[in-house]
Amino acid sequence: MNTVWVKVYLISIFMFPFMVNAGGDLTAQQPIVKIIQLGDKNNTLRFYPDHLQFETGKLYKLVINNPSKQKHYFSAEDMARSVFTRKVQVVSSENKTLAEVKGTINEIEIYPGATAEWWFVPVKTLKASHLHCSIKGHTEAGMTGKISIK
Ligand SMILES: [Cu+2]
Repeated sequence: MNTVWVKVYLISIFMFPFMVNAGGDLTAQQPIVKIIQLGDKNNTLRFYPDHLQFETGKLYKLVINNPSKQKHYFSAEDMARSVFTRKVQVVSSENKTLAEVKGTINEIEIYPGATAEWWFVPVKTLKASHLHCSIKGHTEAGMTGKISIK
């Protein structure tokens, strides 16, 4: 065997196992934690941060927290269509899980002081999904953001 074929042989030995094992249960990975805050203690109508970025094929735990004194929505229709949802967990202030919701999620409403965790795997790229709070007047006041998936 000449050296070129030896190289090709060695590359295929090392690459092949990765190629056949590319799939599997993508929802069973260790989640990457991202946090977004809906408003703040002074009732400012903003998302903190107002830009979230994800990557396809990775499991995320998006912690959505509302520290303000009013209700807010996390609405991002394009994003909802580009991810596979594993679950949404409602957690108490002591970080205890109170409920787990399974199935497709389009929008989450978070009550004052509450937190929900959205576990999902992005399956489709997305340039800039329009994130907003759908409570009357909040989008207009600046409660908007951007979500991208690469
Ligand atoms: Cu709002």
